[in-house]
Amino acid sequence: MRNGKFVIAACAFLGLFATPAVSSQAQAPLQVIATDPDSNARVKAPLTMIHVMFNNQIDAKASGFEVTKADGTRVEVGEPLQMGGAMLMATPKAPLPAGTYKVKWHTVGLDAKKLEGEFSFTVQ
Ligand SMILES: [Cu+2]
Repeated sequence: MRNGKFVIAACAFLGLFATPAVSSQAQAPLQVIATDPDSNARVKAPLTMIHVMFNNQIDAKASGFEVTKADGTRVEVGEPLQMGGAMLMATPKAPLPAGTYKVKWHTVGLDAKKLEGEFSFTVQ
């Protein structure tokens, strides 16, 4: 998943959102536009990628994901990957089996302001 072309080709989520929104909202405070899976969504196993899409450019190197199961067990995820400038992707080391998961994320915008949030979803 480290190969950029492969990752982008494999990333259906990227195609759902046009990147022009990023430049036209360059002055807007950084905020989340969408997550994949959606907050509280039910998705089919196995889940291989988690995305958080922002309205503006973020810095993947200053970003991080913490994924936990319902019982609090930590799920191993790779370093955050930046896609299209305004999207972060986390790839679990192993596809997520059925269960409920919580994703905590943090990032930094171009204005150096930190932003963090969390959402949950269920793999079934
Ligand atoms: Cu992706």
